[in-house]
Amino acid sequence: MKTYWKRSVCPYDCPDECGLIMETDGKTVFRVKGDPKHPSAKGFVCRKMNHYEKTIHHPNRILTPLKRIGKKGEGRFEEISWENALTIISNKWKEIIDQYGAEAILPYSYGGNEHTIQNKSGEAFFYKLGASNLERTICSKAKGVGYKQILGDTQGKDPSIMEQSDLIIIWGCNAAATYIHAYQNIIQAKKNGAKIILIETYETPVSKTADEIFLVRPGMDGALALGIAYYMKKHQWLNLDFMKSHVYGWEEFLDTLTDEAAEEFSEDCGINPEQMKHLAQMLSQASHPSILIGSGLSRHRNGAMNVRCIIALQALTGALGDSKGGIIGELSTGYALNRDYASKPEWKQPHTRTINMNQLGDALCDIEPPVRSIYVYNMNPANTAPGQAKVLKGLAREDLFTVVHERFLTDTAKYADIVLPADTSAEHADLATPYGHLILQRSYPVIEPVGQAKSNWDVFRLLAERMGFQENFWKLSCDQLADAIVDHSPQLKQLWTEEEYQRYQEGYGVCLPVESPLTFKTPSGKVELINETLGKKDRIPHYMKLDHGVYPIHLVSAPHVQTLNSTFTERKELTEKRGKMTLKIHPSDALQRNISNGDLVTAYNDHAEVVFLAEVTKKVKQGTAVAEGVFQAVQTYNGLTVNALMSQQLTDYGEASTLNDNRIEIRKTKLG
Ligand SMILES: Nc1nc2c(c(=O)[nH]1)N[C@H]1C(S)=C(S)[C@@H](COP(=O)(O)OP(=O)(O)OC[C@H]3O[C@@H](n4cnc5c(=O)[nH]c(N)nc54)[C@H](O)[C@@H]3O)O[C@H]1N2
Ligand SMILES: Nc1nc2c(c(=O)[nH]1)N[C@H]1C(S)=C(S)[C@@H](COP(=O)(O)OP(=O)(O)OC[C@H]3O[C@@H](n4cnc5c(=O)[nH]c(N)nc54)[C@H](O)[C@@H]3O)O[C@H]1N2
Ligand code: SF4
Ligand SMILES: [Mo]
Repeated sequence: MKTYWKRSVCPYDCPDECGLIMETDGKTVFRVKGDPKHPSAKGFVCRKMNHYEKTIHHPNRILTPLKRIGKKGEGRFEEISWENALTIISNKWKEIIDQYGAEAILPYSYGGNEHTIQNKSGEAFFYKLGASNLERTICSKAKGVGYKQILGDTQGKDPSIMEQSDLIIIWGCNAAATYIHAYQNIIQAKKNGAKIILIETYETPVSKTADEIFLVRPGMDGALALGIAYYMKKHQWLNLDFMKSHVYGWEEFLDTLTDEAAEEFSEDCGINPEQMKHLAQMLSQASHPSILIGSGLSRHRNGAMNVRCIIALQALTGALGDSKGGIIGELSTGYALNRDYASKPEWKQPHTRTINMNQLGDALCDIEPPVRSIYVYNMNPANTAPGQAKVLKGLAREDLFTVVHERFLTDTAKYADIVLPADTSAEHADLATPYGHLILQRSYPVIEPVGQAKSNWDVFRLLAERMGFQENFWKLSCDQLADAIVDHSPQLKQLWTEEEYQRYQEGYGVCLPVESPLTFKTPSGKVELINETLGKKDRIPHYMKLDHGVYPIHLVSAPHVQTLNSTFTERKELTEKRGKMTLKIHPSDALQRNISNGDLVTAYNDHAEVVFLAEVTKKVKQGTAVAEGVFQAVQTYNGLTVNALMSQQLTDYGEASTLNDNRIEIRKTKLG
């Protein structure tokens, strides 16, 4: 058998978007490695993807379209042909459109596949159809808005610059699991002599690299950041030269940091004044400080504001204008590619309603006029959306026509009327625009589709034909669409040399140019410590105190190193290492409730009751409980996961999820 290695790129919702090489004969992928020629992957990928072949050729892959024969949620289906599946879907949709209008159909998707075509082309289809729009904000929109409010469209910094930093604050990012190449940069920085500080809600695997760890009360990072700023002001540990030339509104901002305010900051965030002063001193005395900001801390009702307060610190140190430091963790490369060519925002129909993806439970159970059909792709909301109990209730509606395009029979797919088989990134062409580094990559198919699996784009083309869409756009093959997007992205030729452009076209990862760190793309051309476009209340970064109601313990849901959201939960060798659905509880919180390590406990609030295995550990802060990972129903104790304890509330800006802004009580439990 003749095999060869082919280049590809990881499609998942992960900042690293690693370049890959795959050993194949054109039908089967035998081995997967990090691409040694990819500037960031450098031959190394995570434990999930270094056996991607086990996902691609997993015995549980869905290989044909399926029609439900059991009850919703039960998971009993029969195989049907594509022809039959497309007829059922298009007939049903035409019926719904005639009777209720296209708005009764809701697309539901997120980053299951992050690449341009498989991620964006569905938007074109549903705009054309006139379906309800989906506000896709489950992940880090509040962080993005917080960044934008102070730095506008300023280019985000590549994580590799951290290797030249002498102080790195990892602020709420479990980089050892979620951003592994940035973590390599941090480890290298440490070898170079940098000091590593961790600000977290619990001691994540990153702790082993940290020289000092500060456990903050969840959602209080704004208070902590402003407390640090207060000590920088008090001791004149400020980069006045930088502020005078490049920061708008710094004097007015500093005026808000009073002695009285500082006391409240410390009391609320749980970091004492001495520690705050120490952080301020370290930050201001470093020559090239970096702050790596995760997304979890923005999933609070004050999330965007907290991010803004943290970034403000680097306006005071001047590191925002430094090529060896600043803010890491908010970057996008979408500007280099005309992604709109795939999503066709110009087809969006006026006056169609928009539904926030974080409020799916409400959308399926309460809103008028009702959603009559949902089409799910690139997502698994039964496991990942907040308000799980209500989401499941909605998905169980007999009168809801549900189509799920998936690779595996996920909990969401089990509620489908029709399941369509999705392919993997090895089976189609696409274009990566990462959010964790500045490297663009184009990928070509490595193998033929497995079974009758089809890419998102190919399914939308078939549905377009059935729904009578006439545009030539729908006639393009996946490769032709990839070519067309590149052709309609003239900026690529401006950003790159001819040689770089050629390498990109050949499928290599190629870096975008780095802009001068003093190019601030804001209305004033400066860092906008004060943002005049915001109302009086929010124009200056401030501490947004929240009311937390009656439940005493703050619940944080954190990513797990073995899985990626619910992706990879099909892989037994990974989920076995992950173990049972666990809740980390501080010893004094456990003692108060007579809970011992290894007990089963019920966490509850107004939304649900969820059973976990208790892990009593000093690694979490008192008053906080942490649940790592996304679990399938079969892996739970009572059918529900941590997502059932989460509200559907939205953030201060960006209408994003508040997955980490929930309170619970916990009691010892026995399964009856
Ligand atoms: N292995 C693995 N990799 C992943 C993922 C995964 O599930 N597993 N998920 C992928 C996705 S979709 C994303 S968005 C990224 C996310 O990557 P990260 O940004 O690293 O992950 P987050 O979910 O944001 O959570 C990071 C940390 O935020 C902390 N946190 C929560 N609330 C607060 C707070 O109020 N203050 C502070 N200081 N910390 C807080 C949590 O304790 C957690 O350790 O990772 C991606 N990569
Ligand atoms: N408890 C808890 N909940 C969370 C999080 C958490 O850390 N903890 N993280 C939150 C975050 S940050 C995010 S971004 C969301 C993510 O939530 P989801 O987007 O639901 O993420 P995944 O669970 O990975 O689901 C993606 C699905 O897409 C499918 N898929 C992959 N590629 C393709 C493709 O090409 N085509 C089609 N049709 N399907 C494909 C996969 O098989 C998988 O089932 O979850 C959020 N929910
Ligand atoms: S999941 Fe993340 S770390 Fe793993 S290969 Fe994909 S991009 Fe790289
Ligand atoms: Mo995410």
